[in-house]
Amino acid sequence: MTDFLGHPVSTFPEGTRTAADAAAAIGCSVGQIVKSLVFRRASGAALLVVASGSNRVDEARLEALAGEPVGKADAEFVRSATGFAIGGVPPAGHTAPVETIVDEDLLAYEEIWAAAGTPRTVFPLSPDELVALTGGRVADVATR
Ligand code: 5CA
Repeated sequence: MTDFLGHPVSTFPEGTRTAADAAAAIGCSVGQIVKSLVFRRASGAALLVVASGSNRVDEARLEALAGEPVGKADAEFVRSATGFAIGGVPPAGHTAPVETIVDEDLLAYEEIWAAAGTPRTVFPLSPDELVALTGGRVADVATR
């Protein structure tokens, strides 16, 4: 694949499965990697958090934003909610739209990189483009 959601894709045979792998392959900081993390609302719906690679998502903050308990999704739920397997989940372009929260720390960078659907592909974009692509709500979700 040479293009994902209108962005040119870079392929790294050595792998971009984790944020650390992706940063090493690209030669950028881990903070510039967009982690696309799927959570499951207590009511059953998927909730995607696109977080800076250097952050940990604070589930208490996320629950406050979601208005109900949330838990980390398992691999099967991730696949059914997005159409992609863990390690390659992109921030958008899912089989059906997924409610999304964007980690505000990503807005500090000029350029960020997200998975393009596989554990070997990524694409660069700006934080504004990420917000537009996901239709996400920008919020403070990181543990401090
Ligand atoms: N390709 C890179 C970034 S470009 C990537 O996808 N990184 S990631 O952080 O978004 O995806 C890996 C994440 O998947 C991990 O941070 C972890 O939260 C989650 N994960 C890994 N293994 C499992 C698992 N067995 N069950 C549920 N979630 C998992």
